[in-house]
Amino acid sequence: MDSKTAFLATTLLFVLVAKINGSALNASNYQYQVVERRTPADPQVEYTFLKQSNMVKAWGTNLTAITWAHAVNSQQLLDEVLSKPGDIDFIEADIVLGKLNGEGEDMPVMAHPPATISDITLAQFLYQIMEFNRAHEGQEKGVKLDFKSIEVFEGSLDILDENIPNMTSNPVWINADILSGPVDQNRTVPVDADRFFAGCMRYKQAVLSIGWTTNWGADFRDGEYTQDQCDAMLESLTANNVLSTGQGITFPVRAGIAANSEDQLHRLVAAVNETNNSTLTVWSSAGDYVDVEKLRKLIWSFGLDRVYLDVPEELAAQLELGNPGNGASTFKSLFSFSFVALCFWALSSWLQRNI
Ligand SMILES: *[C@@H]1O[C@H](CO)[C@@H](O)[C@H](O)[C@H]1NC(C)=O
Ligand SMILES: *[C@@H]1O[C@H](CO)[C@@H](O)[C@H](O)[C@H]1NC(C)=O
Ligand SMILES: *[C@@H]1O[C@H](CO)[C@@H](O)[C@H](O)[C@H]1NC(C)=O
Ligand SMILES: *[C@@H]1O[C@H](CO)[C@@H](O)[C@H](O)[C@H]1NC(C)=O
Ligand SMILES: *[C@@H]1O[C@H](CO)[C@@H](O)[C@H](O)[C@H]1NC(C)=O
Ligand SMILES: *[C@@H]1O[C@H](CO)[C@@H](O)[C@H](O)[C@H]1NC(C)=O
Ligand SMILES: CC(=O)N[C@H]1CO[C@H](CO)[C@@H](O)[C@@H]1O
Repeated sequence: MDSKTAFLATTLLFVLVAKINGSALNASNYQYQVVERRTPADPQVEYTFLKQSNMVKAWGTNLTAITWAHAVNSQQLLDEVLSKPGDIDFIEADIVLGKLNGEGEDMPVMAHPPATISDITLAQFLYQIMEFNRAHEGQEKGVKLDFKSIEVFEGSLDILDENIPNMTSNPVWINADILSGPVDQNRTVPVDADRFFAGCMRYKQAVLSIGWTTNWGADFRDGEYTQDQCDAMLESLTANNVLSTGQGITFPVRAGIAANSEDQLHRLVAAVNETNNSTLTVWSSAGDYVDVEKLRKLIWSFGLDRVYLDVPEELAAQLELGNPGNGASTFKSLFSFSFVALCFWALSSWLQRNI
């Protein structure tokens, strides 16, 4: 075959590969185009960008790049987080009614049930974060307050009244599990939804983080957020007029269960975003079973600009969120490449014989 024909055949090959690989990406249901347009390719650039412009609050970025410190329920853990200004964007912590150092009156303290004793109260916790944020402009840390009962939430309102209006430079999320969730969870009593929303009305700038109690672990495989559970969430939001206020909403979902619930979660988010945009916050406990492939698919199906990721580092690393082509669709691309290469081989053999 002469050089002109060879050149034409090679060009044809490249066009074909580009085309087929492109449509394999599009066909795989991932919102690659959207993500590509909105996020700088280099994670380091993205990170600096987040820091400089306080994009933590903004839309249209790679929300999975936001870093979390989980269960910061002691003075020592808080000290550690606050000693590293650039490392952590968001502090997540739990609040129960309990005793400071085991003494005195019950009050809101930082601890996770079944613990009821802590060495730091909610008031001290918020004050220290506020002081830190005042001294570190551009590196302010967000805070997610996970209230474990309606009693501790209502008992915290005075403290929140004093502090939240002063926390203007960083996002504040108020979290509670307001409904019973998967899998047939019946041991933990959910936080009373109506009373929780009534209290939250006072903090318009706070994001509502509202989820389901869960029953999951290393030995679970099949649980999902059922359609009934998602409908109950929507009903509760509607009944309490939350959707009309335009208040920010995120749904915290447990990674292993969320991975099995793509359709239901899409329906929920779609129903809510008719009036306002909402996000998912995927969280996980150490040791939880998670189908990584399905979780990755879930995250890309919403897009990186709609999913916060508060999971152990090991799981985050396995997710490889650099591009949607990982996992199953890499196989598709590889397959289509091989297919085109085969065609090319057949074509060039044919050309050699006929020219
Ligand atoms: C993929 O789909 C998007 C939007 O539907 C379109 O703009 C783009 O050109 C498509 N890409 C390819 C390679 O087909
Ligand atoms: C909040 O800010 C106001 C006005 O700057 C101040 O008087 C008040 O003490 C602050 N509250 C706390 C808890 O720091
Ligand atoms: C919780 O559910 C399990 C399984 O359905 C059941 O065996 C158990 O009795 C229930 N516990 C309570 C406190 O209702
Ligand atoms: C609402 O959510 C659905 C499901 O995630 C999404 O497809 C749709 O684009 C969203 N609408 C807006 C206006 O963001
Ligand atoms: C939701 O987000 C989309 C994309 O960022 C935006 O175009 C739309 O206006 C938002 N809708 C509401 C109700 O905030
Ligand atoms: C999004 O952020 C994660 C975490 O930093 C990173 O691993 C991933 O590469 C980013 N993805 C894109 C498309 O920027
Ligand atoms: C009117 C409006 O869009 N309100 C809120 C919608 O949700 C986002 C984030 O969840 C908030 O930032 C908006 O203020």
